[in-house]
Amino acid sequence: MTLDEIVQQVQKADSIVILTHESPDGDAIGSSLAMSLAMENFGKNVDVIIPEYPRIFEFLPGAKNIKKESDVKNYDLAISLDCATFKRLAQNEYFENAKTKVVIDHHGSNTMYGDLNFVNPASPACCEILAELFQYYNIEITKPIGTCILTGIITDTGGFKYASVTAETFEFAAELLQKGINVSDIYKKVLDTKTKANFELTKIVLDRTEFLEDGKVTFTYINNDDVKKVNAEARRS
Ligand SMILES: [Mn+2]
Repeated sequence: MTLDEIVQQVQKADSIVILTHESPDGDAIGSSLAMSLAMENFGKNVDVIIPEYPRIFEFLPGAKNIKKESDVKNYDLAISLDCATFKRLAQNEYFENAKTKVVIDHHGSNTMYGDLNFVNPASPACCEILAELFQYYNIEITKPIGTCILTGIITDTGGFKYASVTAETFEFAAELLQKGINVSDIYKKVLDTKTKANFELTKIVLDRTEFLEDGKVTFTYINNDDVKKVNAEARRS
């Protein structure tokens, strides 16, 4: 079974890198940090490489250890999380140059670009797949791991509101609550926190909104220059 093969590769590897998609969201960052914390159970030190990520996720356990790049060029094992294609994978040269490549994801569009691929499109978040995987490996979901996992589930389900949410999602959230993980605090931090840049982008989007065809069609747009502009302004604040 793929899960057994993945754990064999983890045990064999002296150097492991975790990567995720560009413009990472809560599921991408939460998965990466949860996985790196869980790897400590195997006595493995893992590099998480994420070149840029939103500041609202800085509170996550292990976030301060995230690297932008690494001196290691050829890792024994690279694990891609929450990323459907090789092209979308940030810093994908570390993946390409690794001896063994593992892909764990929940996108139905995943191209299975790893040597080992564990993809479950029925799962609402990559973090939920990891929760099942850790249970399979008998890895205890500690408070830090649970915080990362719940962040991914909350952000990828829009706060438990998307149709992808299953009974298991709620059962899992209940288990985490019992462990003392503050669901409402995570919810506020990742869904209700807006940066200045975020507000400015929203303002641009609303300013450009046009109603066409008697209000049946709403049109607006945003481009990379807008994003750059507000990021530059946000950094000054
Ligand atoms: Mn995801």
